[in-house]
Amino acid sequence: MDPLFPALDTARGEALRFGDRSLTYPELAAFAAPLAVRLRDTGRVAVWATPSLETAVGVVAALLAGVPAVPLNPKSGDSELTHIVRDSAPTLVLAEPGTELPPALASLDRHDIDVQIDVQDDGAPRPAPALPEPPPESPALIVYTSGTTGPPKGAVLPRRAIAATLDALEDAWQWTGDDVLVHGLPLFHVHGLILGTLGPLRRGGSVRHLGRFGTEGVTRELGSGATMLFGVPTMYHRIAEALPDDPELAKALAGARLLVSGSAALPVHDHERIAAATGRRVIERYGMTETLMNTSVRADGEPRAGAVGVPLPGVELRLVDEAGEEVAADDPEAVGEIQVRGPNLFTEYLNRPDATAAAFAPGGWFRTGDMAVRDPDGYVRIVGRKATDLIKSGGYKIGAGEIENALLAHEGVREAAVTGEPDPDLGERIVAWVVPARADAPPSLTDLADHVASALAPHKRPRVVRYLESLPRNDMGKIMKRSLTQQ
Ligand code: MCA
Ligand code: AMP
Repeated sequence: MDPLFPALDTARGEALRFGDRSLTYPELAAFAAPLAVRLRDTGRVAVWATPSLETAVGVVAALLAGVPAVPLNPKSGDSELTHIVRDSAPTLVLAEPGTELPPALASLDRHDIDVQIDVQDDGAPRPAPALPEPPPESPALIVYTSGTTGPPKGAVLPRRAIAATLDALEDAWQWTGDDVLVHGLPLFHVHGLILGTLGPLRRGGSVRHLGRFGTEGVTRELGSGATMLFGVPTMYHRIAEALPDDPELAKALAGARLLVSGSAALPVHDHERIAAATGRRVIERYGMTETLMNTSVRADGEPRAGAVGVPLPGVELRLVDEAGEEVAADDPEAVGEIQVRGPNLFTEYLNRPDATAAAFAPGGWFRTGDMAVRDPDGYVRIVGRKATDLIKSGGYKIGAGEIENALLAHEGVREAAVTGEPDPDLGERIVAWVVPARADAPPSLTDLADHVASALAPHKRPRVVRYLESLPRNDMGKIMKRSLTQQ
């Protein structure tokens, strides 16, 4: 296989910028390659994925070494981290110097990524040692993703899938080494890490990370040379809200080459507000942790609000009805589950052959669980999700079952059910339906939110709590969530 990062040997310009710290390609190579040599004989490595140069360098080093990297959300709570560490069994954790790591990681060796360039007498970075390119099917990243029930599963992503998806996006977005990407996405998920960090590095271009998302940072970077913006719909919603009072933001967006939204549906209202204020249309792409990117509106195609574009090169996509039959491609009314096949797919859920087998239909088609229709010209429109127990909030996928289990571990909770309801900013907000252990002293929303944030992660915390005397159940004892949301 060709190298995953050919530009590491050839590009000279800036590769990464986080705040006021940056690395050129020669500096990145000079730093990541020696770290890769040290990592080569370790097992899996965990990366404490703060939005920092260190995280990017650590992941690149692991990829050069051919050692699978497990990015960890630095805000993960105890039970989530304990699960991930137990399941993925890393031997080492890479972290920014000075960060305090939680007890759940105490059993791992720690290696601080000290971004100090090893220079020669003439001040140039010391040449990087050459490393053999690992085989294409070797696992590159293990990214944890929530399911409807149980704790998150580790999607094993081979090098081949990362290369395939980034090259398909090169074609669809005419993405080159001249592009400068700006974003403020977290580095422990596919969007911010694979697309937003490894994407520019594969092209020999650069990425400027905002540290945390804000419209000022978007204005500053797009106003000073950045060409592309990636974000989740919540970020574009905040941009749409800010635009009427922020002509500089409108000007910066108008000058961008490409504005891309993904991870959840961007509401048509936000599409239209941004187009009206900037003259630019946001394009959407559709992907999943397990499949990386499946479809996109192409840079040379027609932007269409509410549609996620056409299958990317190399991706086969079909819609399948309840009976398992493929729906006719020329019927724009026919709804089916999106199933995909191609080199962009993961290999398995780590330690979960049962879940892996269940995720595929005969013929190697991956069942996404997303329901869609197709416009006559093949544009895909996502219309819903098969599982009502998956919530997309702020672009994060969150399983209701995980939060219910966390809530049930709270002493003030006797019974709990979790649903999502529409939210203009987050897309969906998490609602906890709680039967308190003591009706006269129900646990407060803050109490429950803190409890979930510290066990799982802050983005999984409920934003609303509704108290009930009992949960509606059917004859089988199953909670009837539909009747909850209809109340
Ligand atoms: C609030 N906070 C708390 C609590 N309450 N912390 C602990 N306990 C509490 N009870 C903290 C939060 O951690 C956060 O801290 C701050 O208060 C604000 O919280 P919140 O309102 O939740 O967040 P936000 O700042 O408004 O975040 C909105 C966001 C974020 C920036 C849009 O949701 C986000 O970054 N989303 C991106 C998700 C993503 O990348 N998904 C990709 C996966 P602090 O401010 O310090 O953070 S999907 C994917 O990869 C597929 C392949 C795809 O298609 O892309
Ligand atoms: P995750 O597992 O966190 O990678 O989230 C994947 C899910 O995000 C998909 O199955 C879709 O439901 C959703 N998603 C991603 N991109 C889009 C998009 N552009 N429009 C609608 N939903 C999306």
